[in-house]
Amino acid sequence: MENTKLTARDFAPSQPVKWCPGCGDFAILAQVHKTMAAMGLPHEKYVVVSGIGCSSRFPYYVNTYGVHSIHGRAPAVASGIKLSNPELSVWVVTGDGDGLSIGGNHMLHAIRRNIGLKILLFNNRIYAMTKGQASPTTQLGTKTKTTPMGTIDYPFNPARFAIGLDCTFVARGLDTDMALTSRILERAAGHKGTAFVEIFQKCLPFSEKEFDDLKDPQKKDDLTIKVEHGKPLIFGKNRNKGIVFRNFRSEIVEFEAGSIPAEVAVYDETNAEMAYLISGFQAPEFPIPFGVFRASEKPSYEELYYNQVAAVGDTKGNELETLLSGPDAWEVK
Ligand SMILES: Cc1ncc(C[n+]2csc(CCOP(=O)(O)OP(=O)(O)O)c2C)c(N)n1
Repeated sequence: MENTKLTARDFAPSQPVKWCPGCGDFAILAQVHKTMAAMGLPHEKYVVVSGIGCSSRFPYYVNTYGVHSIHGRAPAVASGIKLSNPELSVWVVTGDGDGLSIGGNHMLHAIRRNIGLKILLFNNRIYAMTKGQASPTTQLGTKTKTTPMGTIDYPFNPARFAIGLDCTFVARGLDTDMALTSRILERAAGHKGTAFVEIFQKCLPFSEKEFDDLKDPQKKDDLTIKVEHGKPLIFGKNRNKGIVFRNFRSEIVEFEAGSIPAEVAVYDETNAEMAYLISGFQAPEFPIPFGVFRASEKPSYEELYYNQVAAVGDTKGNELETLLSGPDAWEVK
């Protein structure tokens, strides 16, 4: 029996990690190692499933079971694994191209089922592995290899997509904010249904400037807001700006630091409408939100499935032969 008191180092790979120097994936990987160690399960209880892309090399870099599957299909492969053995902690690692372009359909059905997967979507707003084509999250007007005059596609907002599907856990992290990402992963790890975590992640060769302002010490406090359950929605270098929701519209109010007006909203992660409003925030009109946007509970797919199997039981009436040639069968003549 393996000792389950593992450390982050025990989850590190035995082989070199092949990402470009400075890639945001390294920091996320280190946090996943730590989170798995903190969960206290032995190696064989974890499975990391990915599709195709730089981010999708992840299973090689975690010392657990893993499947490097096919482009966009990680949610389907992971769903099968989770359903066959719900005791496993199943993690999906995907990119904005893998998970939202070719895999968008698979992603949406995994989420709507509330199957117990931890889905980490690394959003670098580009196809990195294939060298810089526009992805569904590339911002309007960005010049890429496939959009030399600037993209004319309106970009996708992954966190908002998940909230729109009533995903029971939705969060957004940032590769350089380890304290934040660590808190999010810890909560995602303990969540029962689908946990969808979007992580903004820098790709040095192909989306070098993305997210720079959100990390700039001079700008970041005015450009971002940390969302925390039960805490007022305030932000700004002097903590003197707040969010007010009036008639289903969001507004920014300014106040004297330290005296937060009562009209400033207190964040409630169980409120789907609030989560939807906050997840739509775009700069420069509104600060970019980070943290846990939504956390709620409903029975997971695997729970409903096994309950149904137990309720139906082993009855002869449900045998395949009866279904194929029983009273409901008919013949085309
Ligand atoms: C069926 C299929 N279509 C296209 C490709 C080419 N392809 C490989 S990775 C990739 C995009 C990966 O982008 P993303 O998911 O954002 O990951 P990143 O490399 O940025 O981490 C594409 C289009 C493929 N491997 N298979």
